[in-house]
Amino acid sequence: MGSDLKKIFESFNADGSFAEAVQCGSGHIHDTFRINTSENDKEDYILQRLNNKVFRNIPELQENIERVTNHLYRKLLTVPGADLKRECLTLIMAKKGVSWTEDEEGNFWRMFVFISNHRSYDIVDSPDKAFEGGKAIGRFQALLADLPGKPLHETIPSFHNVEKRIDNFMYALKMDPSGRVKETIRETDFILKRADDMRIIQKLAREGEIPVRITHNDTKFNNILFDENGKSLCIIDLDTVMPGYFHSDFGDAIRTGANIAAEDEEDLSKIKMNIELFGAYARGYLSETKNTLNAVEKEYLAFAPLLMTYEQALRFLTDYIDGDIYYRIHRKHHNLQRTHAQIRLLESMEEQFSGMKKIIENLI
Ligand code: ADP
Ligand code: GN1
Ligand code: MG
Repeated sequence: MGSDLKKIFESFNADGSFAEAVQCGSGHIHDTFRINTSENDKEDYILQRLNNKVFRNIPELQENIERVTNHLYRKLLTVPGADLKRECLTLIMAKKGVSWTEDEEGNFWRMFVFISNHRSYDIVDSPDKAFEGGKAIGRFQALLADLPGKPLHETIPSFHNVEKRIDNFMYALKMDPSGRVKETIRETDFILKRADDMRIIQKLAREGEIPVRITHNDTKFNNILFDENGKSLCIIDLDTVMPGYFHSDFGDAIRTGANIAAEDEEDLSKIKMNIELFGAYARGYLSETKNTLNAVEKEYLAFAPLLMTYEQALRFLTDYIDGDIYYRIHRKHHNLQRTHAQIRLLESMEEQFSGMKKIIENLI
């Protein structure tokens, strides 16, 4: 990508002058750069080229982010001693008066203050971190419960609607656009065998048993930034904050935070859900949300990680069959490998499901 990052940086109202851009992060969606400024006393920044194939309406996406970050900022103002530059995302306005900019090639960009001296974890190595992460996600949901105004835009329609995802998968199987269906017989069988069981949250929601709330919807553990002392600082990656079910956030955080191996680990024997990490995360999460969740939400909390791991396997497999059009890949069969890793993780959760249910029962 030949974008002139200095010029794009200068189209925003940043304080400080461009010194260098360094690509960063392990996200699958945007292109993210840390912009270091020349002055020691000025902030550094995060500049992101937004994926507008995934997010089709950038003004709506940015309107959501503005509303959410402003709301969180106002809440933080009431907390004595809060570090306003590190405990919430600060969006930088572009000189044109909106919070994004479009370059000559039609790419959309936005910028945040860089949260200094943070840590983030693709793999969680201690129950303390899992507890702290669970607390952070629970608090995030609680802080957004009273977001004023109209509902947030659905930035990706039906994002965690597993029934729609199954339909899309069936369509991909039928169309076989890349001729890869023949390579995915075993994986497809695994997915289809579980499809009916996985519809339960959608069904309960339709019946009014599970409410729509404001949720993050991408609670991958590396979207929680920590400080140098292991305390959670800030939740990032707010593109999918929108109406959803609490289960998605709890489930996705366990999928990523309680797996002792990487999301795409090739050696399947290394993949396992660590039940101690599950328990610590659940304890942190419920310390913030126990009084909000209704009885049905609580009853299905232990199931949520299975659902989200299933959904992720389904999404990676669909993308493989579609010819790798959604997720950034780093090698040829990456999406298939990711599918295998998620299937193995789901099997590990299935083996431990009764233990997971007991842990939740003891916490609620
Ligand atoms: P993606 O949707 O591609 O995952 P993210 O918004 O999560 O994009 O950003 C990618 C990475 O950039 C993060 O994992 C994190 O390392 C880094 N990052 C994003 N925003 C900030 C920020 N405000 N301060 C510091 N690092 C950030
Ligand atoms: C993407 O943006 P990132 O890398 O944090 C994806 C999530 C998936 C995740 C799998 C908008 O998250 O839904 O769970 O990859 N985000 C979007 O790693 O699709
Ligand atoms: Mg991310």
